[in-house]
Formats: sequence, C-alpha cells, structure tokens
Amino acid sequence: MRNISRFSMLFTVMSASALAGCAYESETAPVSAAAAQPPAVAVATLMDAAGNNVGEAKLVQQGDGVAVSISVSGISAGPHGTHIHMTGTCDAPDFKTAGGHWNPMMTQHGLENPQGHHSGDLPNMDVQADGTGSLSFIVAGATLRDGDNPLFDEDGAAIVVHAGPDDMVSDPSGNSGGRIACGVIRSE
Ligand SMILES: [Cu+2]
Repeated sequence: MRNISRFSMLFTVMSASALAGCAYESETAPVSAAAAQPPAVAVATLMDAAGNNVGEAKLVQQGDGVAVSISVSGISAGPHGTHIHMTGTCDAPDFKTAGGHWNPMMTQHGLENPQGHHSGDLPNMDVQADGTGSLSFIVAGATLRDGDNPLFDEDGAAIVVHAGPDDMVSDPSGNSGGRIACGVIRSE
C-alpha cells in the first residue's frame, strides 16, 4: 500500500514537470529561434545596365568573416574594381542607388590604404579575353547573421563591378570608373 501511494505521487510530479516543459518549449524556443537566425548563406545575381545576367556572387559565413566568391561572363577584359556597396538596391543603368562602399567601420577606401580599408573593399577582378572572370575573398569582421557589422541591415547591401581597375588607395572609391554590373545580396 505504501509503495503504491509513493509511485502515484512520483507519477504526478513527473507529469506536472513534463507538461511545464512542453509549454515552455512550444511557446518560446522554436518560433523565435527560427525568426532570429537569418541563413548563413547569401547570393547575388549580377545584372548589367541593359538587364543582362552577367554573373553570380555567393557569400558564406566563415567564423568571424564572410567568404565572398564572384564569377562573371560577358564583361570587358581587364581588371575591374569590385566592391560590396552599402544599399541593396540596383537601379539600372548607373546603379547609383547601391550607394557608396559598405563601410560600417568608418574607415578610408583601399586595401592598400594605411588609413583603410572599407569592409566592402574587394580585390580587382581580372576578366579574361573571353569575358569571364572570378574573384574570391574573405571579408573579415562581417556577418550574414545578427551581430556586429551585419550585411543584412535595414537596407541590405549589393555587389558592384566597375568599368575600370580600383587603384586600392584613393578615398572614397578607388577611381574605378562607372558601375557596369550590380547584384542585390539576398539570403538563400
Ligand atoms: Cu564599387
């Protein structure tokens, strides 16, 4: 008799805590975690001034930085300044709506500038005679998630390819000429 009553008390306590656990998890954990954690992979489709698709960019979170890889085709041969710009809007034909370089640290432009560089500065992309080119670079201190220096802030960000080479020192733009291709960075 004593054993049975102890068992039923234990059962009652376990049932109550199991119910409490269920209620806690279903009301707080799964929904908010999914909403607060943006994906760690992003892409951009690069379009030229005439609206042709001229390339792709892929961005992948890698520790404290973001690995950016870009490939293009149908672009003039030679080195092209390429950057992450501060606004995720690409209105042809001049793509000025992408704004200036993404620069959350408020530094000067240029990977070779002692006062630099912008977080959005990338190396020049070398395009071959057949019009194809590619570029890979790790943007240190950037994130595709919430946190310091998020690429997905209120107005997003864009990848921009310029007509000419970036001199890697001239503030604020590197003298790389007009904007010939642009792609809004979007989560995948
Ligand atoms: Cu640029």
